[in-house]
Amino acid sequence: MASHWEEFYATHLPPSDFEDNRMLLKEFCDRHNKSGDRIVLVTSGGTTVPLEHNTVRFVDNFSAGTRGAASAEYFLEHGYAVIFMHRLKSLEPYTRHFNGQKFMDMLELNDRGPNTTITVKPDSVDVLAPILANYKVAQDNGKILYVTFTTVSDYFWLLRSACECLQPLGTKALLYLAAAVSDFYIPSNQMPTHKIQSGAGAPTISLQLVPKLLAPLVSLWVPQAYVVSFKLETDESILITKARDSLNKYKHKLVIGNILQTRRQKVVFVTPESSYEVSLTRDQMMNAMEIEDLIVSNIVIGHSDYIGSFKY
Ligand code: 9Z3
Repeated sequence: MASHWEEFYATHLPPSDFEDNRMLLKEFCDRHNKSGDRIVLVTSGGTTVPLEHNTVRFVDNFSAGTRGAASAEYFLEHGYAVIFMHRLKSLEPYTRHFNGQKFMDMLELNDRGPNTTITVKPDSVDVLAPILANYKVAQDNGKILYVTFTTVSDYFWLLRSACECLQPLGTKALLYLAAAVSDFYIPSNQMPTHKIQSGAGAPTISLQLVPKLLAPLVSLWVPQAYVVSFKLETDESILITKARDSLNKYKHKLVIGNILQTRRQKVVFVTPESSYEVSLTRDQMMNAMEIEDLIVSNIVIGHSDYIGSFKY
């Protein structure tokens, strides 16, 4: 009998841009594998759960993709090549610093006539310059690949494809699964084609459990990779137990637990051997340090030890 995840792929079509993304992923992984680089797959942002095939309405979640976008920058600083697999229109590395009005406020409009010029305000140059410099380095050296998903089904197709391309990297591949993936969805064959009509009264919408992809991912798709997953809870008293359950079940390397309200200040690292908190001090917060800086530094050490343990 086919397993839950196999059934999923057999009954859901890939997204229309799937082949293009597959080729991009393959080229990126082959190139960096040849150069001996480490590659991290960062997943980021929330997934949507459409209620109709011709989608007017969908179920969504809170994630803006801050964690993933910030982490991608820190991985690049540590020399990793980055596959940034993110929800379309969620935050992206580098541009996240200039979201919305922030960008406009950095600019100055000079001479409103035919000779209009736009300049960056002097005090914004200090902010913009280092970010722009890092962006250019990543871009010019082909160190980052952006691929996007929207629905939970798109995410599933893209994740498996990225894993297939990462498999040849063995232990040099790192998976950093920070996307907030829906646990529930409406299977394709149970979804109405057209917009749900209000005339028929309030609909009863029945969601099903999505298959847990960590199972085939760890045991079949990238068995040698260093796999890190995130566990989000709102009740602190169950966080470590849930993280440890996940680790015992899927046998990957690390679960990072976080609580919705405090996720920017602290997380808990749960490994098979131990659990410890990683948090920002008051001083670090005052200096606008980001917790992703600490998270990524810790993971890079763990990944290096892991690669090292295969050398003898
Ligand atoms: C996380 O826990 C991420 O840290 C956040 C980041 C989504 C909280 P933001 O985008 O938030 O920076 O606002 N991601 C994983 C959440 C998740 O759905 N995990 C699944 C679970 O908890 C398993 S992999 O069951």
